[in-house]
Amino acid sequence: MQDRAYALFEEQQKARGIDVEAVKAKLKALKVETPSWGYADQGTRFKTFQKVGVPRNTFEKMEDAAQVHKYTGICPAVAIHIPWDKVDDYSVLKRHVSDLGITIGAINPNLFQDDDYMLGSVTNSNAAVRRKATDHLLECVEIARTVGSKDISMWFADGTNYPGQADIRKRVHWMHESLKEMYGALDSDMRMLIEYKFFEPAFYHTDLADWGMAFNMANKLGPQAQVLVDTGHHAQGTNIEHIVAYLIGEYKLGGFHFNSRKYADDDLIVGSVNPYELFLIFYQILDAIADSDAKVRQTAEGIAYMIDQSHNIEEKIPAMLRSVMNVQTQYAKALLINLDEVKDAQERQDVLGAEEAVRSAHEMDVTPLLYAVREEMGVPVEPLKAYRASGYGEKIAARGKGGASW
Ligand code: PSV
Ligand code: MN
Ligand code: MN
Repeated sequence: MQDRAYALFEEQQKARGIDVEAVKAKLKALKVETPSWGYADQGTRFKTFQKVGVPRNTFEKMEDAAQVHKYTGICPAVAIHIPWDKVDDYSVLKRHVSDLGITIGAINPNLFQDDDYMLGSVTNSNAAVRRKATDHLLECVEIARTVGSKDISMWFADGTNYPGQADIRKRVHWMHESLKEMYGALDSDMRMLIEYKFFEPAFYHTDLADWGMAFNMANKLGPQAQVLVDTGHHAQGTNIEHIVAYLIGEYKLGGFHFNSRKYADDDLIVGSVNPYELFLIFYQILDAIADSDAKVRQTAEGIAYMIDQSHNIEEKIPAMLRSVMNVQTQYAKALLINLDEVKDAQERQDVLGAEEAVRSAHEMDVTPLLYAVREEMGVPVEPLKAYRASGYGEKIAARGKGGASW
């Protein structure tokens, strides 16, 4: 049945001018990083729910993350957040993850959970607080070096709640000063990924409120600074794929935090309400990978795909598996776009023809393709089902309640 469905799929794609073997190779190469904090207890500002079986420390978070990789084969790295994932010796953590068959991904400095940062971290008018924040950024560069991580993802909660509360222009200058110092500490193969968010926790102004501000900051810093697009950090109706295309064209898109913006922010499952948006984001990236400008190609190929979700009502590991599979499905569909056909229609100024060439790929059923790829990768064709049958969920229940809250 599966074989027949795949044979039919292959035939159908051949007729559409798609090289299925090339598509499969690209699917096998896709990597999606998961966040350590996504395995911990989470909630909203109204309540954090304590779940049974939640990891009690960073080492156990890594064990759960390794399960997601085991069942999907495409999640070999885990992002960490410092100090949520602070450990005495990072080389011990590095060894632990390597024994689990995974690696540590992006390092996320945390400049928002310390009383000193109430009125800002790198933008605080108090020089001593700025010094403390900059030192934390430098500490994160050092941690990246120890664990062998190349990306440092930076999000700042900095902003104000009231007009007149602070000097907006001075704050931009202070942030730049701090980031410049950090930039100088990077190894030549490291990147700073600068994330923006248009609101929350500050509600009058946010120091890096949108992609333009993050882009400008990254430009001022240099080529090792790029922008990170968190899909949840936009106003409803924002055309994220436009931002994606623009930033790649400027060689400045470094990474993604995937989630669903229905929640305004991080926590809901990517692709759960707007899979077409995710597909269109991948369309822009794949189009850039086919560009004649080598720098555009390298930028698009260098994008780090990360999930930034903190599930609070769902079971953690199944929710992460669902998220990763949603990304994989939309990527698979985007790989079925016949880019030549789109270009051809564009040249003929055939509006409907171009739109059809893009949309028709989204309408394809990629289940036979994904089953075939997973089989060839040696992972279960249905990762979520296989995880549920594995007994791991029952095993970790022994951890009880009261696990890590980040
Ligand atoms: C902030 O909303 C954010 O998206 C940043 O990436 C943080 O590091 C992360 O969420 C924390 O959950
Ligand atoms: Mn984020
Ligand atoms: Mn967020």
